[in-house]
Amino acid sequence: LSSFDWEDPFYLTKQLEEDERMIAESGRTFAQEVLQPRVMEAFENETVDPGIFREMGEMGLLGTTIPEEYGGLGAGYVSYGLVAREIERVDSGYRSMMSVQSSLVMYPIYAYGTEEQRQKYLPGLASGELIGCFGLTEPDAGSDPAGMKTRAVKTEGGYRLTGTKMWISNSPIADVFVVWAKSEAHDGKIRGFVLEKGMKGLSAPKIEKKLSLRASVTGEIVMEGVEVGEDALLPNVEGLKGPFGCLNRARYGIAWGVMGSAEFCWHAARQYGLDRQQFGRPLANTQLFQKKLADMQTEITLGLQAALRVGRLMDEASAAPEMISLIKRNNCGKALDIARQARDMHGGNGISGEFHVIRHAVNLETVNTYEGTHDVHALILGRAQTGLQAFF
Ligand code: TGC
Ligand code: FAD
Repeated sequence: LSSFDWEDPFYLTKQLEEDERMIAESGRTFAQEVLQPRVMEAFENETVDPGIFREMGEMGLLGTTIPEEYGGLGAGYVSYGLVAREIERVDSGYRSMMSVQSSLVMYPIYAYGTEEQRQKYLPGLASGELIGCFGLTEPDAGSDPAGMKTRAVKTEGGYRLTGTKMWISNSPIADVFVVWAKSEAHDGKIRGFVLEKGMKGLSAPKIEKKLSLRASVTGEIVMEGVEVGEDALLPNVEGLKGPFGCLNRARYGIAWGVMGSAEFCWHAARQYGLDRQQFGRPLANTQLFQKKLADMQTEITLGLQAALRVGRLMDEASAAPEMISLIKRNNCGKALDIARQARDMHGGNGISGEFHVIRHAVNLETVNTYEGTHDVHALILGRAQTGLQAFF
């Protein structure tokens, strides 16, 4: 029998291809050297440096799965997941910036757009010169996006869009807005449109007072009769499967990302327990502490293995959306539990930003909610196994 590697119990690294290992390694170097040193200041002051997009772009971390001819890396979904894991090891907000740009903005333009739209936007989004956002959620339509009120009305040369999107990552600093609206000219079906900063009637006010995901900026998208040409329509998809096609990819990336965050918390708790003495011995020398570490190790090992399995199926184009719901739900819920436990295991120090675990815990509250809440994914899985729709 082989030896046991406590940090990598099932030898995940050995299951990766050489190019995947290299992408993960450069993601880790970037995240640790460029992002980690500035995360506390960004989180504390709730400031986002838009230059991070350019730095991510230079490292090839935007549009990992988009073909090279459009500025992407042309890599697979396992590589994309590994990048998400490394970035979220630092902060879920930074991973959010990356995954919105890659899966929710570049992917729909690539998959549903015209060749002109691809040429116009993808290289700038890949380099980080352009920042993108994705507007699906509205004040009165969150878990139920089919209830959206945003409307596109046909005009002589294109469309006029009216409506408000809520809780939109990156929107206050975005140049490119992928928004979803019910289009009267298409029998009221949901269609995607690409809007640009500066268009008349378009604004993106920041949502203030967020106590979670503070290193990533969130805003509204307000469209007051925004006039766009025919060329703003994403022509190759209609219905909810348009935004869901993007969400499948982002949710999958989140399943990897949150495991990075959980790994950070697990390693931090282990080290803290080895360093901190109470009752004349290290905390890590107590049964309760070790049980908690064992639970963390187990959930992370299983969660990563599941994400890898789904990633391999995505690379073969044979993953089902329910598989993604399963790992998004499981890995987010488990990561949140792990972060809360790690916070507890740090005692009073656990609430200090210096030890980072509380930051991960409050971030994961958002990640457990966005891209389909923990319970919404349970309902998706419940429907898949009973055939019964329990949303309403
Ligand atoms: P339902 O009847 O289930 O489906 C309607 C149509 O959509 C298709 N579809 C999918 N297609 C591809 N992939 C999927 N995962 C799909 N899920 C559904 C479906 O086949 C059908 O197509 P068609 O052609 O028959 O019309 O729709 P429903 O209205 O009953 O939906 C229910 C529910 C709850 C499953 C769904 O609406 C849902 O998942 N709600 C959660 C909403 C959500 O995830 N919002 C995310 C907003 S974006 C975000 O949070 C970004 S944060 C990013 C960051 O900062 O990192
Ligand atoms: P609701 O749908 O009102 O849900 C509230 C509660 O009710 C939840 O616990 C939910 O599980 C439960 N619930 C809902 N329906 C049911 C049901 N049928 N049965 C049982 N329980 C139910 N959206 C975007 O479009 N783009 C973005 O970039 C984006 N970024 C975000 C960034 C942040 C920081 C946050 C917080 C959110 C972001 N979102 C974004 C929105 C996010 O996707 C929604 O918040 C999420 O889908 C939940 O919608 P809601 O907030 O309206 O909650």
